[in-house]
Amino acid sequence: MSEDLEAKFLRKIEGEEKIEPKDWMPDGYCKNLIRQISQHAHSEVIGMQPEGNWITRAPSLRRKAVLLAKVQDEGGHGLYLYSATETLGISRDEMIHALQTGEAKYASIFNYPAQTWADVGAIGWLVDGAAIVNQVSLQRTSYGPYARGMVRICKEESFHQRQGYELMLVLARGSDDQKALAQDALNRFYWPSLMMFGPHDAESAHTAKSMQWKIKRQSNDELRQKFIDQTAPQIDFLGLDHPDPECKWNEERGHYDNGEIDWDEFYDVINGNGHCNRQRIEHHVRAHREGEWVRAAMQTYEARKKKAKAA
Ligand code: FAQ
Repeated sequence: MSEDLEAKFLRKIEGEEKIEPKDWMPDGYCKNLIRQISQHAHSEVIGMQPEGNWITRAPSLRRKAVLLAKVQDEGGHGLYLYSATETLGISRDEMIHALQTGEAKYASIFNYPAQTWADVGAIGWLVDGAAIVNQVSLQRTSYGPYARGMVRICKEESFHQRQGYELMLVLARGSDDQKALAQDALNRFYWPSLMMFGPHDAESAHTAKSMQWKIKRQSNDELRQKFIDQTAPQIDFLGLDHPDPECKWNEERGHYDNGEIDWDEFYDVINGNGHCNRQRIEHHVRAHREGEWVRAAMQTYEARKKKAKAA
């Protein structure tokens, strides 16, 4: 019986059909999806913090409106992704608990501080840029609710990336001080952005199985290479220096070569020892506690509505 179900599931995956919440799926597929999608959701929500820190200090009304909209979008992405994960039988409370106790991860990049206004540009350009490269690929993921969520998220991330690049362009073409700010932000955010794609394929615990089940459509290294290739000419256009002296076009490979990532730093950050790990979680715990009355009010309202309907 279960063999038939598994064979049917694999046929669907093979035939590029989406797996939907009510379909039978192997436990491992479900667990792996819960892990990846919930961590993706946590990244979106924790990712509101570094840029959110600059909303009150944006240099103009236009910049403030743009940044406010972007940070709100990230919160929205978190909500779509939590909803997609809930279809797999886990509750929002369980996911939040896993985040706040360190059982679930979120993208390492958000443990780096946004120290200057140029960092807001670098985050939009590089962090959203890296996120899009990954998410465009995930639009073809095998789980229906995740794939559909990705379509809308990609459209919004695309605006985020452009506003970040435009901000960097203004700084890079501004005064010497502004150009120096842009260069410094690029230097600090370039390598952590490459780390967003995860460990090399050979070191990646989940890639092989996730590719087989078509949860992931491209490997960590393939996606990272795509990002390196698209970013090098963008740095050139800004007139800034590339932070990786080994980044050179390789005619034979048809790709840019690059220097090695500092993997000690990557593992240090994902294991809780980055600049802002503690601060990010403490802030989340505080905000979640302060929002308790909103959740209680919503539940009371829903219960009243149900009661009135039943009467
Ligand atoms: N940070 O076996 P793999 C955004 C963990 S959205 C932290 O290769 P996998 C929008 C990994 O979880 C950014 N942990 O894992 C935005 C696993 O640990 P586990 C988020 C990392 O899943 C912009 C272990 O290492 N995007 O930025 C990282 O096959 C601006 C072994 O790794 C997504 O989540 C890392 N960088 O591949 C918001 C996309 N890399 O779970 C605000 C969806 C690896 O066993 C402002 N996710 N780990 O404890 C994915 O595509 C994949 O999950 C990867 C990792 C590629 C991130």
